[in-house]
Amino acid sequence: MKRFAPIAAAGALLVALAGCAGGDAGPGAGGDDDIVVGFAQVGAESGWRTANTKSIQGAFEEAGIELKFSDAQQKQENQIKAIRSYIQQQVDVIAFSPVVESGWDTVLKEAKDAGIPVVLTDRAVDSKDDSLYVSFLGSDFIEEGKKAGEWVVQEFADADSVKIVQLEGTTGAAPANDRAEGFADVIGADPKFEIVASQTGDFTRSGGKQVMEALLKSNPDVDLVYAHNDDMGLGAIEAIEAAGLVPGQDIKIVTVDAVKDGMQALADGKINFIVECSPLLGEQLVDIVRKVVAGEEVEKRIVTEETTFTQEQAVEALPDRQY
Ligand code: GZL
Repeated sequence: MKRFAPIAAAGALLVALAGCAGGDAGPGAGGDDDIVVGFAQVGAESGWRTANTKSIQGAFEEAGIELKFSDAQQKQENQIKAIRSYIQQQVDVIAFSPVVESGWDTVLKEAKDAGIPVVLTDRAVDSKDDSLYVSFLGSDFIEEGKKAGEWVVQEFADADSVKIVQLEGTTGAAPANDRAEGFADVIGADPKFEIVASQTGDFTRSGGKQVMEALLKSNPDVDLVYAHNDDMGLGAIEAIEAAGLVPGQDIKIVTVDAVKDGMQALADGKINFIVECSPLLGEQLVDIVRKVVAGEEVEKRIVTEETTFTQEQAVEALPDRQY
């Protein structure tokens, strides 16, 4: 249902109460086709993001709910502008994936003051005031980092020393912060594991390639690359091959996401292990929006189900991968 300016709303309410025919029936009278949602997406930086956008747009189209959509090109100021525009348009619900964790309190307070509920998808914010959003829907990134670390500990059980290059996601982003934290928690228990270099590739394939080219020059004896997403891992593969080395053998690679291109590289033996991070959040977001608009309770934190893949499992899973 489209929201009215206060005066108009009072008028519409009077009309509804008087039972007069014609005009808008006022808030609460419509079904799904009256709901309007504003979604501020991070950008289109990776295969994961493309799949996430497809999932969200497809689910809202299927549900017959109007979705206003913006692509911030990975800039926080663009997401803030988009959220302010949705507030101006008085949408029923705002949803977004915060490109970084900090700097959201002001605009989220503006949405709260306008009476517009906000749903966080995919990435979290570090605000102390959790009344600024109704729910978070996404992955446990610390757990993802731990799963990557556990595979490394097992894979290098017989090694005396393991030199690691870490390709970080976007600086300040929840998945970058938390995947680094979870990974460090696990490998930090054994001093044989050494992160010799750690640098952001901004979750992009080109970023991963550029950083890996530079880090290979300064760390020619690296044993393992831990990339915070498949796209940076795929970029690292290009750099490793350009240096005349064999990815997956001379330098092992562990990544996060499990998008189709990453799973293909895993099946081909160029990546050694992938921790899944599901982008398919669209249907769950539609469900949350319907509950919020209907005034029903929604869980504060809804964590998505995810698994991991070895090279053998990737060969099995590839034919059925949705993204
Ligand atoms: C994780 C998501 C990350 C992906 C990257 O939920 O925010 O952003 O891991 C994407 O591929 O760019």
